[in-house]
Amino acid sequence: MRDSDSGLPLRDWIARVQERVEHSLDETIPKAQAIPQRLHAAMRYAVLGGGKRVRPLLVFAAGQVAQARDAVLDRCAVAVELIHAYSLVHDDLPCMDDDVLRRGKPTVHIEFDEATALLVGDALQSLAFETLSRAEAAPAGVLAMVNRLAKASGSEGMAGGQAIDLASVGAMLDRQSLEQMHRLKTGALLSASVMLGALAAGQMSETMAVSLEHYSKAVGLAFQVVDDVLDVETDTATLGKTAGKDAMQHKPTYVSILGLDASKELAEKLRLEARAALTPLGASAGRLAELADFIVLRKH
Ligand code: GRG
Repeated sequence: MRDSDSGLPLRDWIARVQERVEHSLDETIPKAQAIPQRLHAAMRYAVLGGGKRVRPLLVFAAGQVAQARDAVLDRCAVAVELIHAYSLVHDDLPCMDDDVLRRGKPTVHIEFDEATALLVGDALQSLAFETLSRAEAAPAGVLAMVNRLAKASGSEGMAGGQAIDLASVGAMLDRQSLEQMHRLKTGALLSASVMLGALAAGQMSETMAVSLEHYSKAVGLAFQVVDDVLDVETDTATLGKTAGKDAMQHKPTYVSILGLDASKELAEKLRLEARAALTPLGASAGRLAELADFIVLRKH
């Protein structure tokens, strides 16, 4: 991003990053005319033209702290968004959350078919790692980024969190187990997005690593607490996905365990914790601080 971008109001900076990421994603995913056309069309349908791009925003904001090069950040941003998109496509399948609406349009298995949706997820995951492996950075740095993203996506990260989530339907989880599930299911990829942005610079001081890990954990959990609140308080049209599903499916959530008010208080506490973790990093972490607000105060 240009130097002049640092003075932009948050809303404009977000729009600029979103536009940049949209372009990179468009370039990365094979065109719909490329064989196999139906799979590529479905991949593009799943990824392009929707979503807040929160994970890429975290990549670019963390990249500012570490002074990483934009060309490397582009690859990281694409990689985390492709992993996220794959998880949404698979999550919406009948064998998982069984949903028909995502980002305001029919889910991939409804628009296409189940087998295609399965392959879309598989192919997006592979494309994420292929993209990251092509980052123009020192090999050791690229390896560190690939390693972090793989760990965040696998059984000790997002896929593991999803397994716990599926097993917990109808069960009563205590607060600690709920937190562990969310730290894996959504927190791990959000944390990885922050850390990839910093790793993109090729080096990171101990202070930076500690601050960013702390920040990303707080923001990752805050994101989920807010997601639980929005599921109760916001309508389907605003969310772009089916509202009220957690209660409908008897899923344990922050709202069901703590109640609405205590969940909101927790989100606020985590927002402040995330901001405080950035103190040692000074002004360079300004965008990350603003993103903590954006994530907690969002309306969808
Ligand atoms: C299938 C391995 C596998 C994992 C799925 C992340 C996930 C695990 C499922 C998504 C289900 C869900 C609604 C989780 C709550 C938090 C979340 C990831 C919400 C959607 O993310 P946003 O708000 O979505 O960043 P957009 O559409 O803005 O990108």
